[in-house]
Amino acid sequence: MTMRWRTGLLALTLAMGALALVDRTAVFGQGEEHHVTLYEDNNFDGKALVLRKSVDNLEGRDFNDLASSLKWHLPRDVAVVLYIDADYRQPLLVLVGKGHLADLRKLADGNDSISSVAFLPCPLGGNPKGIGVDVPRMGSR
Ligand SMILES: [Ca+2]
Repeated sequence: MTMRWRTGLLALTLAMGALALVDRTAVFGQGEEHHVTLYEDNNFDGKALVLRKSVDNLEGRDFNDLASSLKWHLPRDVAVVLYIDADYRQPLLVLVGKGHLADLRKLADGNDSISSVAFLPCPLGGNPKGIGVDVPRMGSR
């Protein structure tokens, strides 16, 4: 193994390590049915946005502070966290398994407030790392 090759390999290993630290990539397998869908109006009406990976600012998807209802279907080892602010700040709700919420007005600060969405690895029965137990959790799995 030449020195240059070894240096390249080390750089690649470090790069992969750095990627692993920011683990908000979609953690889905093949299941194309997995998604979180946000709706502009309650009762799953109006404009819809289907998400299959994290979005740090829904502004870029023309959906900032708009969602009023949602549906989701997630793999067993994934949770989705909805945040009131962009860049994954102010967690509002943790979604697991499968479910739907017809009216976000039922949730304090929930309506027309979601600005970022994170797909995170999640142990069964627990919350994703960094998300407190005070954040409400919905869905069956
Ligand atoms: Ca917001």
